Amino acid sequence: MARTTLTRTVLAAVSAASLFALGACSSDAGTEPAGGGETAAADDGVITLGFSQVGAESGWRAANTKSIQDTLTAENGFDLKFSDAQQKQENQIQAIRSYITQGVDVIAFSPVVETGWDAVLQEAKAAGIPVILTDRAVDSSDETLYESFIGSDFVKEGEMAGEWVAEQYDGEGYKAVELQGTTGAAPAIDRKEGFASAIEGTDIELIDSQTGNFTRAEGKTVMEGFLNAHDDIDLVFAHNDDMGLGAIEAIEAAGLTPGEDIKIVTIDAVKDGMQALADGKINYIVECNPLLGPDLADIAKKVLAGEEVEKRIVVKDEAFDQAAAKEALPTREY
Ligand code: GZL
Ligand code: ZN
Repeated sequence: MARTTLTRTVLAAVSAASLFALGACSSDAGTEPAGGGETAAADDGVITLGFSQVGAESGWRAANTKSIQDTLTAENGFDLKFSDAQQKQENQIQAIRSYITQGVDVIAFSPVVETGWDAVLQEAKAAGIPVILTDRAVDSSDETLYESFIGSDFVKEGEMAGEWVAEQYDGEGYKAVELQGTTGAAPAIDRKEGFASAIEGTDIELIDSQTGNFTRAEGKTVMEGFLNAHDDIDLVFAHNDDMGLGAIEAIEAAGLTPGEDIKIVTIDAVKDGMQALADGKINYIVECNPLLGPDLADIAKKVLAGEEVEKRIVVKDEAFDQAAAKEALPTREY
C-alpha cells in the first residue's frame, strides 16, 4: 500500500519537475528575449504605464483624467497605474519613484510646477524607463529627460485672451485684475506673460494680480479681496474657468452684475465655464483642450516600439464669445 502511494507521489513530483524544466528550457530557447524596459512591453503586448496626475483641482483636470483613464484601457493594450498628487510636487516625485521601483514600461505625468524635476527624471533615465510629459512643461534644460511633451501653448492662450480684451475695451481706461493659476505652474507663468504682452500699448491697466491656485474656492476668496481693495475694477482675467466661476460668486455677493459691471475673461472652456459664458456672466473664453488621452496612448506605443516621436506636440485651442458658446454647448465633450 505504502509503495503504491509512494510511487504515485514520486511520479507526480517527477512529472511536475520535468514540466517545469521543459517550461524553463523553452523560454531559454529564446522565445523570451532578455528584454530591457523598452522591449518588455512588446512581449506580453501590455504596456504598463505609470501616470502621476496634478490633482483634481478643476473641471479641466477632471476632464483630462477622464480622457487618460478612458483611453489607456486593457482593451487598448495598457495596464494604467494612476496617482493623484493633490497639487503637491513631493507627491508626484514619490509616485514617479514608485513607478521606477515597480519597473513600469513608461512613465507619464503633468508637472504641477515647472522646476525641480531633474533628479527624479535622471533616476527614470538611469532605470531605462522613458518619460512622457502631458499638459504642463518642465524647465529642465536637459531634453533627454523626456521623450515628448503633449500640451497647449499657454503663452498663445494668454495672448488670445489679451488680444480680445484689447480689441473690445482699449480706449475706455479699463482697470483689470488677474486671478493667476498655481504659482510656478507653466500655464500660470505663460498665460500671464501672453496676456500682458497682448494688452501692452492699450490703456488697460492691470491694478492687481494674485494666485487663486486654479480652484473655484480660492478664486472666490481672492476676488473678494480685490473687491475690498478696489472700487474701480472693470475686468477680471482668470487663468482658468474655475477661478472665473469663483469670481462670479464674489461679484454677485457684492451686488454687482458679472459680465456687465465687471467683465470676465477666462481660459479652459469646460462645461461650467461655457454655461456661464452662454448666460452672459463671462464675456470670452479661450479653450485649452484637456482630451490628451489619445495622443498619450499613441506616443507611448511609438516610444516602446522604438519609433521616432515628435519632441513637442502642440494641442490646438479655439476661443468662444457668448454667441459661440450657445452654439457649441450642446455638443461639448467636456
Ligand atoms: C492647463 C492645465 C490647467 C487648467 C486648469 O493645461 O494645466 O490646470 O487650465 C487646471 O483648469 O487646473
Ligand atoms: Zn517656463
